[in-house]
Amino acid sequence: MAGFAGGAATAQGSPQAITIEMSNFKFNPATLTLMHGRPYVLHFVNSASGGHDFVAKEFLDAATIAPEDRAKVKNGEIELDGGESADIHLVANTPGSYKSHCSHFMHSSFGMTGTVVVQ
Ligand SMILES: [Cu+2]
Repeated sequence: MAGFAGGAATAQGSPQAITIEMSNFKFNPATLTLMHGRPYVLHFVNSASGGHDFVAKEFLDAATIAPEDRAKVKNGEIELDGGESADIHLVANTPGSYKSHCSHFMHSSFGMTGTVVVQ
């Protein structure tokens, strides 16, 4: 799965980094695949000139987000202006399939949606 591409061999407890690029109008990769109970750092990069967000309230509410990163997540949403990036350290706790989308006007209807699969 794309979500595991490029992951370094990690020692127990060191987070695996996954980059999620936000652009007009998609998330790349669109599907994130995470193992529950394992630490990740999700590196969100908005490569567009305008703002985008990553809304996945059900997934983010069920995850344990590192205290230093909690301020970057507001009501299940990570908002980035054009050119911004943010790292979110988290552990997903509950296996399942969760939807994500960009809530900016019309972006999801242009295809800016995704899925987070927690195994
Ligand atoms: Cu968007």
